[in-house]
Parts: sequence; C-alpha cells; structure tokens
Amino acid sequence: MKDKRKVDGNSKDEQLEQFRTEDQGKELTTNQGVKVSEDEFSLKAGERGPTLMEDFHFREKMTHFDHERIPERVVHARGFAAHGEFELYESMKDYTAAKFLQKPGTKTPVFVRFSTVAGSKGSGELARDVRGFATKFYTEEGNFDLVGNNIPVFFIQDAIKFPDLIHAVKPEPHNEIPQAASAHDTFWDFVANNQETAHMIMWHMSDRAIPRSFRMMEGFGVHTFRFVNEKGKGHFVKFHWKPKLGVHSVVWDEAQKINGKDPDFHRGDLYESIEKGNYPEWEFGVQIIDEEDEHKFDFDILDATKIWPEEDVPVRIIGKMTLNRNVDNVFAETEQAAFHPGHVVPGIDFTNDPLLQGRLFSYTDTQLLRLGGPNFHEIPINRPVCPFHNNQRDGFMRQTINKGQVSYHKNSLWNNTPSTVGPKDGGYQHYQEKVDGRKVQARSESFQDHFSQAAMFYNSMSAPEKKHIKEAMSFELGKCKSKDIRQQVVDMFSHVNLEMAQEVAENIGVTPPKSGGSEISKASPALSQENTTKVPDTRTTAVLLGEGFNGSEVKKIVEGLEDKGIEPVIISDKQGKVKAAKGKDMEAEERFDTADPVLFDSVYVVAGVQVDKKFRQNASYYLQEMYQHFKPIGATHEGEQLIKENEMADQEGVITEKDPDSFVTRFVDAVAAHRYWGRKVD
Ligand code: HDE
Repeated sequence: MKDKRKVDGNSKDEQLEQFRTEDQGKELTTNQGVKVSEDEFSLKAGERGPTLMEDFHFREKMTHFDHERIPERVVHARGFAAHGEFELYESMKDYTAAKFLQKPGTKTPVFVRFSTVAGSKGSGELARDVRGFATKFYTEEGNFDLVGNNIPVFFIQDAIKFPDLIHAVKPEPHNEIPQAASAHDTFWDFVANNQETAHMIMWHMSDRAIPRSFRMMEGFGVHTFRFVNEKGKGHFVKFHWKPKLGVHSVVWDEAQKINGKDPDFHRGDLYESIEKGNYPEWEFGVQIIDEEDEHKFDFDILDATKIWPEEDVPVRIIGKMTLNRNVDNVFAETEQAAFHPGHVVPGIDFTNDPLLQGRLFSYTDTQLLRLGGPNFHEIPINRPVCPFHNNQRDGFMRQTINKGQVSYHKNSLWNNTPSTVGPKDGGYQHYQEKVDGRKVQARSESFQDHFSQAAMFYNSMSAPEKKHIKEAMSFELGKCKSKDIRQQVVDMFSHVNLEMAQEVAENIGVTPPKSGGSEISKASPALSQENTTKVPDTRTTAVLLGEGFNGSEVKKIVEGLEDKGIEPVIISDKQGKVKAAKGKDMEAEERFDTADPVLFDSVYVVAGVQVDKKFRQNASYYLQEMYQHFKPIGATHEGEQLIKENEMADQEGVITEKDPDSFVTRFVDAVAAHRYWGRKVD
C-alpha cells in the first residue's frame, strides 16, 4: 500500500525519506547497534542489590532521556507545522529573478509552522495573541523563508526594542504570571510608553487575535521586501497569504473555554484536516510599489507599523499553497525547524526597514543556542533541496564528511573551488542601493504618525467587530492592577477613537478622556472579516441524538450535510449505538462530557422520543452555549421542542424544519454564515 505521507515529485519529501526510520517490528539495540536482551531490569549485584555502572544499556537509555529537551523558542514557542507545496499561477519575471516565481505551474515544496507568540511550549492555543505564519520554500536555488505573522503590522518600528516588548508581554519576572496572556500590567505599561504600538494593538484587540483555525487566517510578510529582476531593477513588495476558507475567529468567552477543554484545538484541527484529505489552501499575493513611488504615500513604506491599504495598492494573486502532509515526528521536524527572514534567494532582497534589519541578526543567533551550534542547517528539515558547498567546517554535531585537503578560498590546489558564481549564473548579488547618511541613533520623521492607520483600522470594522475590540480592551486593561496604566492607555487610545476610549474607560473605572479623536475617516473594507469568504466546508456540527429518533430522516440529513462538506459528529449521553424508533440505529462518537459546544461550529439537535431529563439538560447546555457564542443552531423532530423550551425559536441563525431536504439547504447556509451577531444575548 502506498504510504499516504509520500507525495510524488516533492523533492523535499524525497530528501527526507533517507533520514526516516521504521522501528516497528525491529529488534531492540543500543545506539551502538548491539542487540539488547533485557529492558525491564537494570544490572544489579544480586536481585536486591545495587545497580551496576557497567550496565551500558541502562546508562545510555538514561543519559539520552536526561538530554531530551532543548530550549524552547524564546518567542513563538508553541507551534505546529505541516508540509505542502506552492504552485505558481502567474510569472513574476518582470519583477524578480527568483526561479520559483518564473514559470506558471512550477511547484515548490514548503514547510509551514504556525505559532502563538507569548506562551510557553505547552500553553493553550486560543490565547489572545498574534499567530506566527512561517513558511520555508525549498526552492531549486536554496531556501527562501517567509517568516510572517497573521497580522500585517508590528508593535515596534526598530528591532532594538524587541527584547523590551517581549519582556513586557511574557509572564512577569517576579512571579511568572500570567501564562500566554497580554492582559497584565507590564504589557500595557509598555504600550502606553511606546505609542508606536497603537496600530498593532488595534489588530491585537480585534478578532484576528483569536482565530477559529490556522486554516482560516491570513498571513503577512509584514516587512517591505524587495523584488529584483534579471536586469537588476528593484521593486518594493509585500507578501500575503489569503486562506481559501476565509478569515474567521471565535469569540473571547469561547476561546478561554477552548483552552480548558482542548488546549490543542488548533493543532488538532490542522492535523485532522490534513489526515482527512481536506488540505488547507492559501493563495499567495503580492503588493508591488515602484521604486519611483517610494515617497508618494502618506506613510513611510519602510515602517512595519503601517499597511499598504489593499484598495490603494491591490494584492495580485500569483500562486497557491496547499498543506498536504503531516510531519512524521514533531521534534525532528517542527521543533528543529530553523526559520530565518535572512534566508532569501536571488531576486528577493531586503529593504532598510529597521525592524527587518535587526531580525536578520537575531534568527541565526537564536538557533545557535536552541539547536546547539552552527550546523543546524544539516538537520534534515533545514537542508536545502539543492546541493551546498562551502568552506564552513567542523563545529558541534557536524554530519557532512567534506572530503579532501582544501577548506579555504582562494586556493590554487583546487583551482579556486568551490568557486563563486556570477549573478548571470545564479549567484546571489545584493541589491546595489545607494546609501548616504550620517551614523545616527534616531528615527525618521516619516515614522512618527502612530495613530492614523490605527484609526483607519477601527473605521474599517463592522459594528460587532468594534464591539469586540472594546470588550477586548476592557478585559485586558481590567486585568491590569495599576489604575495609572489603565488611565494612560485609554488616554493614548483617545487619539485613535474617542468614543471607543471613553467606553473602555467607563468599563474599567478610570476617567473617560474628554478630548482626542481622529480626523481620519478613511476605511479599508478589506480589513473587515465581515467581507471575507464564507463557505460551509470543513465546519463541524455537534449532532445531539437521543434514543427513539427517526432513523431514516436523520441519516438523510447527516449525509446531506456531509455532501456539502460539513463534518457532523454524533453526540449522545453514551458512546456507541443510539437506538432509532424507525430506520437504522446510529453510532455516537462522543458523549456530552467528552465533547463540548465550544469545540464545534454549530449544533443540530434531534433528540428522540425516549430522551430523559438528563439528556434534555445536556442538550440545553449545548444550545445555550452555541446561542451565546452566536453560532448556527438547527433542530428537527423532537429537537424543535428543545428550541422552544430554550426560547430560541425566533432568533436569527436558528433553523427548524420539518422537511429534511430544506433543513439541509437552510442549515448549510447558516453554517457558512459563521456567526449571527444580531442575536440578543445577556
Ligand atoms: Fe520573530 N523571532 N522577531 N518576528 N518570529 C523568532 O526565532 C525577532 C518579528 C516570527 O515557527 C525567534 O527561531 C526579532 C516579526 C515567527 O520557528 C527570534 C524581531 C515577525 C517566528 C525572533 C522579531 C516575526 C519568530 C525565536 C524584531 C513577523 C517563529 C525563535 C525585529 C513578520 C518561527 C526563532 C518558527 C521567531 C526574533 C519580530 C515572526 C528570537 C528580534 C515582525 C513567525 O529569533
């Protein structure tokens, strides 16, 4: 049988194959290859005597175990990754010499790691946080890493402030509280004292920071990069990933509960989707600005706290990425993956964005510690798929056996090889930007406007999204013990939107700012999740099924939902067979207590003629939670009675139907709609 993890024609997969090993069915040996006869009892001097040091198997086993951990990433520690491929739709030849962007149809293997930023490796995945979206393209010309986030701007403008930002957001040093949360004094103290954070904070307080799924997030390169074509001409470029399933989020109450019920919710969702063959897809887009237009905008295009509004600089979709293979081993692949924004290929170059410039140093530096030395590029996941030759040698854990006498340049013994290669033959040449300036520690005047785009972001939000931002700010600041910090922050955000700042101030017990506001009326509709793609595909439905249900009709409905790409999961008071009154019995995969409403996108309640009081109570809990979280609710048969008992019959997004076919049609539309914000909730 074909191993479903194997993808034909994927050069990275072929390369990894030589490092994979199968242990199943094999004999146990030591690392030296000696067969082991005893793995239960250590060697002792007598059955009740002391363990002997000469038991080499025991020593090796224990030593390896003692050394199994490496330092977690200082940021983005909690992450999950998958393999896939990128396919080009449209040639970028006019803009870049990058080989993987020349010929439509070219496929490039990729490895993508998603992550939260602040939390430790074991923290809950539904933290209110930025998500990392790091992609390694294994191109024929070497690795290109697009180490991005799901938010297109950043908190700070200069990399020198990154350690301060991270110290502020991480758990506080005196008590290591709170884990994976920005809702504490030091973070907001940093915000108030570093007002360049304003725009990013608006995104961070928005629904973007609590995504429904990694599969439903956008990704952004954030910085302005440079495309350089064969003739050496440069263009400014920003990179975008657009998810085929649209951009969707959960609500905050739900996020917090998911963290308890299933802290692996996001990785589980990605893993399962790939295992089922529902491969997540993103389209790849570029925004391009001519060099001549560098100064034509009312912001500095090198400032990473600014976006290029899509309405002003359209996103050109040039390709598609599909994630189609889970890793074989999380440590070997995901944990040891070393991303670096400085991993570029000919045709892609940097700009003077001071945030990007600093990152170019930090990423190698961190791998030296985390992966233990300078040979991390030899770890299978990090190897390029093209050959690599140079005079770098030795160091901890060196694996390559470089043959021969010469390890220096220039040389005559080997006729100056490995030889350098001119740009015509694919040698990387740095863009010859003319630079002229004094050495100063300063920031350009053009980086000083911190509030206009923050205001534009708020203007672009729909009413429910604005409400969520205010609630998020009230929550976060409400968790700050210092009233002074709360006050400073609302005063700061009065420059973004006065009404917003006033409402938050009222909630958190500080003085509402009297003046402020923004003159910016511009909005960018592309920023609102209200305008995103809405499809039912891969959405989950909790089907609440009890004894005595109408077997034939319910089966038809469940199959009808599956036909439309929805994933129903049958839940009852017991796992296993649920008896039908007529037609076939069905199997419950979960019980009310092994599942939870926060883990599903929607609920369909059937009940049954024989359900008892406990079932009705459980079903009502599911309905209430779904209702409070604005999720689609459907009911047929005895389930309709439960809708009435819970007084939901007239609410939006609540579908009750007698006819199975029309129930399926209406319910599928409701699931695609994602949430019903117009509902009255307490
Ligand atoms: Fe990172 N960042 N970062 N970052 N970053 C790291 O590198 C850093 C920034 C991002 O899945 C670290 O290998 C500095 C922006 C992602 O393995 C570290 C600055 C963006 C990941 C580091 C930034 C990112 C990291 C920690 C300020 C979006 C996870 C472990 C200039 C464009 C990659 C590691 C993965 C990881 C430094 C800012 C994205 C310490 C100094 C802006 C997705 O090197």
